Amino acid sequence: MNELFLFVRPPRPLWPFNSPSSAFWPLLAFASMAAMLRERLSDLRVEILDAPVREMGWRTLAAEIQRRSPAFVGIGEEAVSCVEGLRLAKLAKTCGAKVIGGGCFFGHVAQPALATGLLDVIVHGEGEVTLVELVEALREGSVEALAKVNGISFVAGETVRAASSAGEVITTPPRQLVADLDTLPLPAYDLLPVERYGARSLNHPRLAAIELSRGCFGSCDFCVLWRQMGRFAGDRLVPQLRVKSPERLREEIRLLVRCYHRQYLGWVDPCFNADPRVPGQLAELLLRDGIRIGQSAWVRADAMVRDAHSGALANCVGSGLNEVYLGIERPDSGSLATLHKTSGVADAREAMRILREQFPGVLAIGSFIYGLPGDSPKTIRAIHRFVSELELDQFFFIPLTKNWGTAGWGDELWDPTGERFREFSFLPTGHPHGRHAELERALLWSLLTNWPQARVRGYLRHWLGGDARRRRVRRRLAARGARVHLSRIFRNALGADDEFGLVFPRWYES
Ligand code: B12
Ligand code: SF4
Repeated sequence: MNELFLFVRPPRPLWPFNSPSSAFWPLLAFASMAAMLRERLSDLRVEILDAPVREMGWRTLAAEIQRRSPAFVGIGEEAVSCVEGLRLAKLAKTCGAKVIGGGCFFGHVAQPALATGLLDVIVHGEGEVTLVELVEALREGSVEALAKVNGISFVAGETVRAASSAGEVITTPPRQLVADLDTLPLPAYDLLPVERYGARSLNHPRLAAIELSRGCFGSCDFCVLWRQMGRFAGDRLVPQLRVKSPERLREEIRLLVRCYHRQYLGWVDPCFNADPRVPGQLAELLLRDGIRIGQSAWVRADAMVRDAHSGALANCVGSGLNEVYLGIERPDSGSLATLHKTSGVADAREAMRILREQFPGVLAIGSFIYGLPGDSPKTIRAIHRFVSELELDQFFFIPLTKNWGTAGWGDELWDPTGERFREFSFLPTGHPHGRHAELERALLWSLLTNWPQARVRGYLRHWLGGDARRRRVRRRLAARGARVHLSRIFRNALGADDEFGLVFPRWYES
């Protein structure tokens, strides 16, 4: 039988703001790379094992990997699930597989991750082309072959002692980005249990994940996304935005809607509206086809204002865009400049004014960053005041997280158990003596006691009238938020460990 390349998402805790019915999205990265492997290496079997969406715990996963006996196992985790990534790598190694790591976390921690001895190769940046060449090189089995594959790191083993000292990590030259995203094969949805995603979800029913673009034109300090799909200009990584054509996207959506019966699209783009043309043109094509499908996306406020003027936003909303996530971050231009965020305070105000006046059916969620050097309780109160003025449906306060690969990361922060990265959950740390304890206390106090008129007005308007979906999602998020924060306060008061707010499902070890 042909060798098997198995992509695995291991069991993991849930992010508490997601309902169990939409906590796991279709694994688009794996589906995209799997399609490429299938297209280019016809003698390789390719499978994807998404354990959490099947509610499969560690014991069953171990048996399943043993049964399938893969030659290669692919892993790509967020920092917060590093523990699970390393545990999976160990399991796969025990079963005799070569372990390949990649993605927004492992792709930036090659040196220390390889030093654990649990991974064989790390793929940096975009995966599709690199992985094909990598599998060919691993089959050849020589270090010389590996060294010819651009965009990877690996440990030079015994065979290359002559070329390098044993145990040295070799990083090959960067991989060129795929020039035209339309040349990528359609993602291998058939390898995913498509019917399970969003199966019981009210707000994101029959969820599909889809990408319009890769990378971003921005280069915000705290963001790993523009780096993950950035372009090397000599030694320097620079932001690069690439988009698919509207026609290609229409083909993907037709497939998702007509063959896989998907009813909601979760755009996974770092910034869905970075390109001024494609989202609007795609929306026109969908409308022409009579396809109207619910959609959520991360967007920039300045681009939203631009698209409101061009008419592109109206088309997007017309074709189903009903949930937007805005990285607003801060209430003043000074700290936005510190973060190198170029979408400003005035843009956020204007984008929200447009949404509220012209697109009342669109749910708007804002995210804000705290924990910059010099932040004090006063800063937190200022952010909260700004939030109230904007009339968002919901907001997240995210502690500045020094993800590996972003500005501010230091090698000394690596933890070979991965436990340290549990804190990278983008949730308030919640610990009474944690690094942001004073700021988080100020936030809680402000939420409880600070009721300016704009906030009261916003609540009344949202709770009493308006679009039904918006009201429903808003209520659910508010209830979930209250539950998450109160239970953390309670657990902290009892001195119990709360795993940084993550929720371990009952099937985790099963
Ligand atoms: C969809 C999504 C979610 C969904 C679904 C997550 C899930 N577990 O199912 C939801 C909303 C639930 C979610 C939650 C969270 N997410 Co999330 N999420 C994403 C998102 C938007 C899309 C991922 C995606 O499909 N990308 C499209 C694919 C094609 O791109 P890609 O993943 O980069 O893959 C390419 C390469 O990186 C590489 N590659 C990737 N994996 C691998 C593996 C191998 C073996 C190889 C060779 C190559 C490779 O090749 C791929 C193809 O070229 C990303 C942001 C983004 N745009 O990537 C954030 C992102 C992954 N999430 C992030 C975070 C922090 C979280 C949360 C902790 C907090 C939060 N809510 O934001 C939670 C925790 C989730 C959990 N543990 O379950 C961060 C991770 C940062 C980090 N360095 O760890 C990201 C990068 C967003 C960000 N703002 O920085 N998330
Ligand atoms: S605009 Fe958004 S996606 Fe682009 S670099 Fe900044 S934070 Fe990242």
